[in-house]
Amino acid sequence: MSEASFGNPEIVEYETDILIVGGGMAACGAAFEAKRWGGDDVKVTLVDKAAMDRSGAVAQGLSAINTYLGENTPEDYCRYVSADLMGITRDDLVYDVGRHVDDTVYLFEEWGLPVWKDKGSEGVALKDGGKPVRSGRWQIMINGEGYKTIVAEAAKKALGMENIFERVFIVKLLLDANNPGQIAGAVGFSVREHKIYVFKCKTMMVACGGAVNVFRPRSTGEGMGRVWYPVWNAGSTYAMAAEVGAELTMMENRFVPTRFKDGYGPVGAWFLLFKSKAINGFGEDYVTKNKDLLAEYAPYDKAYVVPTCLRNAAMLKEMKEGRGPIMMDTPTAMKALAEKMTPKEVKHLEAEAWEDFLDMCIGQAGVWAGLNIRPEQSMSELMPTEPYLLGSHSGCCGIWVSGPEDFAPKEWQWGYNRMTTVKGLFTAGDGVGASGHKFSSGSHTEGRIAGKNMVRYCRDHKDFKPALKGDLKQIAEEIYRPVRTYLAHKDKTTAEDINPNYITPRMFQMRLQKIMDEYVAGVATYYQTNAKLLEMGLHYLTMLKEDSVHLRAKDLHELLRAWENYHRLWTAEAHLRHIQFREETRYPGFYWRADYPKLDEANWKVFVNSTYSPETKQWTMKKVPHKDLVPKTFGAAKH
Ligand code: SFD
Ligand code: AMP
Repeated sequence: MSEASFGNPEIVEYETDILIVGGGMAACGAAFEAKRWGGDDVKVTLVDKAAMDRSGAVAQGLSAINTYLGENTPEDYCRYVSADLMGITRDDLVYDVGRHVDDTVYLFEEWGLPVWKDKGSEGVALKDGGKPVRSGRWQIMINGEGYKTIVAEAAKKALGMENIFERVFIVKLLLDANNPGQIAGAVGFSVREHKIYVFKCKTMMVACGGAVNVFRPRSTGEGMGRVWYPVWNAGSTYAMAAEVGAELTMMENRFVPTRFKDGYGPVGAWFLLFKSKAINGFGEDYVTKNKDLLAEYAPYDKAYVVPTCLRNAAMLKEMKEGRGPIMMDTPTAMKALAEKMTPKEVKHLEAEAWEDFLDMCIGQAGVWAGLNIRPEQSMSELMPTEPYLLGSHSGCCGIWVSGPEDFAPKEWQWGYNRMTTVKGLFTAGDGVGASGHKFSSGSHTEGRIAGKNMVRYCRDHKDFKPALKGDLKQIAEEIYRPVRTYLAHKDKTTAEDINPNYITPRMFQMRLQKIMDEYVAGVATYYQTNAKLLEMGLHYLTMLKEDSVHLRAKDLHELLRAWENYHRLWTAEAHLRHIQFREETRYPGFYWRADYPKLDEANWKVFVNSTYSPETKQWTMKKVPHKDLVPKTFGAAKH
């Protein structure tokens, strides 16, 4: 492409009623449901930075649907989510997902997703009473390599490809010029053509997934780029919403998954379906061994679930005290299962062990093959990974949203279900805070809930004519600034990547990751931090933000990387500020405030919410009272 066209992108303007930003599980749910309720009189448009068939977290596929209630009640589900997330979740939002999620799974099955069935109910659909193979109380097994293509197909059919923009990265959301605090549009650029897209809308959903690669990953050198959650989700959801003033909640929360070392293979199927045990280097079951440590922290009876963070805490204690490595004892588990099986069934079991990863985390199968690991013969090492920021898996950071009318208390609803505090701006999936454990099915469900409410919003605001705040030419210039910086300075060096006039997106990312790793409780410090470290970390992040205007982009790929890293930086700042504000250790095993090493139920059984003001450019932090809407019968722990 010529330098002239690189430097002069075409500006394409587009108007719609509902704009869905993102094309993942939540976005696909929103598209499907909005069209269902909106029909032909509401125009629905979707923009995804990638191609919907394989975009987002489910790109590679999944082996399990982690939220299917079946015989459980939504109240049970609230208790489980609350217990796993140390007692601070929004029961109204969790309940709402719980009561609708099975319907979503029925749809997946209807659209062609193969769900494993128990003996005796083969061929019977779930909605007709078919019994799924449960790996755990909430999880069911699927043949899910094509999961995302199936879900995307339904969304694409609903909207029609003429209403879908793929490979357009949204950089910023735009407020309305006439109505303060109301959403009116978004702006982004094509990652294939020299075009800037400006969308105007009556209402919008931002559902760009969680944030990956904010922290320095454990992978180095040849393994660089290998992480667990999707590398391409860069915190756009949190960053863009925060920038227009949306209130965030629980941004201190993070997820540090325990994964098969180096390949990042998920452990759920091994723990739950294959009933495998993880042991320390001395062969001890470290969770049982550290029962007392766990009791000290658990806010509720552990009978419901040992919270994910506490399982990590037990593992990290072993590692820190020199009793690693932590091993998943796959041979013993497979042997125990095989005892009651025919040789043919044993072969099938071995195939399933591989398929678990071939379906959703092929890199892990690669590691096994490369290291001659046969799970029925050799154990595999486990490792807690670098932190991820997300609101749909075993974490709950995100945006503060209005709850369901029939269940949320007055102070948790201000209009439309899943609308943020910015009028007309909705979110779902990883975007919604304080309600984790939605996973793929719950995220799609939440997208559907938001989609339906966006249609209602649209109808109630029929006469709203969006007028974008800010000068479009100037915004376009800002988006292409990394390109201009590159073109202006590229000839002042003999080595393109070494130039005092600009910073490459890669270097920028490394600097961000190093700061987060060393000051904000990454792997370097065994997930520990304190007030002083955080103060310094914030200073370094502020310096990095200052330098962000010097990011360069030598091509469209780098322009994408530049803005992704900018979103990561915003997400990182929000995360740091929340950890700084919460003066206790709520999630040991995810992170420790070494200066406040205990759980403090008396002072911190509250949500932490933050808002960035686009006018004053200041952050404000506050405590928001917590409420148990579903009784948690277990009572608080003594400590
Ligand atoms: O094994 C922009 N997840 C699991 N869920 C399950 O139900 N079962 C499992 O088995 C799960 N496991 C698992 C899971 C994820 C991953 C990566 C692995 C294993 C390896 C979790 C779910 O996948 C997750 O909860 C949902 O997908 C979350 O949905 P959502 O919609 O919140 O996020 P998304 O699907 O990643 O989609 C994001 C979309 O946004 C786009 N995007 N578009 C425009 N502009 C921008 N600036 C954008 N930034 C991002 C993306 O392209 C994408 O379309 S296991 O570990 O337990
Ligand atoms: P993972 O593969 O770790 O992402 O987990 C998949 C599902 O299994 C999630 O619902 C987890 O909460 C759950 N899970 C994973 N490991 C355990 C465990 N040891 N005990 C209970 N639940 C688990």
